[in-house]
Amino acid sequence: MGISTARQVPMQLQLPSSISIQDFLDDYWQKQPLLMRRAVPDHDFNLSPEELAGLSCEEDVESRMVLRHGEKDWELRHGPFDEALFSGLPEQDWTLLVQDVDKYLPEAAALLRAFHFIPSWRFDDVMVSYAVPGGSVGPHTDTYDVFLIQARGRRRWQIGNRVKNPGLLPDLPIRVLADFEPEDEWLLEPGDVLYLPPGIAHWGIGEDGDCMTWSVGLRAPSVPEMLGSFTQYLLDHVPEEVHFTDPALSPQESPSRIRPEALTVTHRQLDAWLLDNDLRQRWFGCFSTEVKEHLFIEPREDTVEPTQLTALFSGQTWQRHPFSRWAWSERTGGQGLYLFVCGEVFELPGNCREKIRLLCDAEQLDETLLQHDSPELLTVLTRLINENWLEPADE
Ligand SMILES: [Mn+2]
Repeated sequence: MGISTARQVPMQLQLPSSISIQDFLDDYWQKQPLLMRRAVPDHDFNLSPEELAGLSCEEDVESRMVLRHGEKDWELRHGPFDEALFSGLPEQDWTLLVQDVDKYLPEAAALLRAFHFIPSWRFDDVMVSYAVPGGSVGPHTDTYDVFLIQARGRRRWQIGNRVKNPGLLPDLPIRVLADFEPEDEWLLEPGDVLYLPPGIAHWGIGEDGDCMTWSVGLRAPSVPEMLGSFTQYLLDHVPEEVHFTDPALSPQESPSRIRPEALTVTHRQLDAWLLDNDLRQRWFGCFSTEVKEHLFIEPREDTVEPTQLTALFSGQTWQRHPFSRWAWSERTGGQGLYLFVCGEVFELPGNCREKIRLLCDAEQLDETLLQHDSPELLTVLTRLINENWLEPADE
């Protein structure tokens, strides 16, 4: 793709001097917007419009283009795009959006480290949008938190109130608010960051010249989505041979009546599974680390054995696959730890805590990972390597 893989020095979001990270989390996070001027002043937004266009032509990359033809006339195109398309586009009123740029570009993944004060499993992706003057996706709301980071050029952001049930313009391929009353308006310059909680109406329009915005988006699955996933998880884990059993019966006047005792036993039987804390904890970790389908990670072809780990780590650092997702937690009401990787759970003894923390958080992994006498850890590491969730770090 012709994209640089230079390593970045980890950096930290520069909040306005009067606001600490704890203040931000208490007063702004999921509550109200915050404009942060020069919040990522030194980040190297090492991605040109041409490279972004190139990404949007790749088969597995999710991309969209929104063109505005008139006041209420918006067109949506889905990638992958043909390179020839880009030479024939108008001078204004269109924008290109590419999802999951952090999975392909180390600079975008590095940007996520500026937000280390938010759990990493909450993040979805870095979406990069390019806009010519007048280019935008229209006024809209999102259901998740977002940090809008100005990377190049200038973009005008108008924000409105929190909208519960927004009225949308009819018959459009994108969600554009029918009524948008801006309450605030800012012109963002490179390095500026605008935080928006879910539900805040916003409209970002390309100003003079072209511009690029890197949007760090969070994951906020809907409750129906979580219920669907949880019940499927239950179905996969509850033994089939457990069946309904009657409460103590006595003859009843109306044979068709469902007596309270019948409900009690049924509820008790269902609740035993629905309220199982261990199962719910495992499900949540697996659910939170699931990888989007199109970001499938091919397993390693030459599989390895635990006995080969020492050799594999000698003189070679390892990293988490850029597509992979990781999390861990202490097992509730029990001993041991759960490591969650790409929708799977591994149980490890409590004394592996430091190694698990390294696995999930460290930028690069070396042989210190192996300095532990837990055979379980070595077995898990072997599996992680064979799945390609851990891969040799590119120097
Ligand atoms: Mn948005």
